[in-house]
Amino acid sequence: MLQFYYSRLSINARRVWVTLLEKKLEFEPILLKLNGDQFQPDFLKLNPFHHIPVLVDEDFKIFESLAILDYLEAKYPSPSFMPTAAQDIAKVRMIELVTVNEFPPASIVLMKEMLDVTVEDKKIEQAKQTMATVLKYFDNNLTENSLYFLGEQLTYADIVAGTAVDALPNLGISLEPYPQVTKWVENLRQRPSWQQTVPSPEEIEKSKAVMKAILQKR
Ligand SMILES: N[C@@H](CCC(=O)N[C@@H](CS)C(=O)NCC(=O)O)C(=O)O
Repeated sequence: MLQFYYSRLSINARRVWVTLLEKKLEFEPILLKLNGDQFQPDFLKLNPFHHIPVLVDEDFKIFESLAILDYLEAKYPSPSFMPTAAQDIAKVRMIELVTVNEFPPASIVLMKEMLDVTVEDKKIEQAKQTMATVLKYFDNNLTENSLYFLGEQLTYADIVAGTAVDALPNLGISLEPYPQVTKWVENLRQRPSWQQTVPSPEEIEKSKAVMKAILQKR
């Protein structure tokens, strides 16, 4: 059976978790506490970079969430979350890569601000600007009449960007100025895979002390 190493609060893991559920795959969830479990020798054998998510399929180990999504799509193509038309593939990839390249550095800055970890005002302004640019780009690529980025078909663009955008209000970023994004996130929140993987407000609150300790070292 597939083994899925994850943490409840990890956005990188949530995109894989949602995909496993949407593809209705059987898997064994293995929960890690990120205040040390990721440095245990057994885990470092799976991922020497000490990050979750990791997926293990028999003796094949995969880390890097986007590589895991590609693997799941190739091995379990139905339902498919990757389109086949050239422009659609490019669009999904752009949205995936904008999400994983632009959001994390800006999120770290905003998390520091929220948790009272020292950070320059200039960096906070830049992080807010990055968030605004990405959200505007997403808003412009969603339309009033369709559920998801590519119409009625859920794709990795929605899974990857949606799980990241869903967490932005926790960082003090309002989605209100982006009407299409707001509607799209609401559509995603209707899905059982979303509801099953969303962290509770209590879990978010409890994680703050661990997060603060990690951020103070960066
Ligand atoms: N590029 C990686 C990023 C993974 C990552 O940064 N995971 C975080 C949790 S969201 C982690 O494991 N942090 C613990 C650590 O690095 O020690 C991916 O997409 O899988």
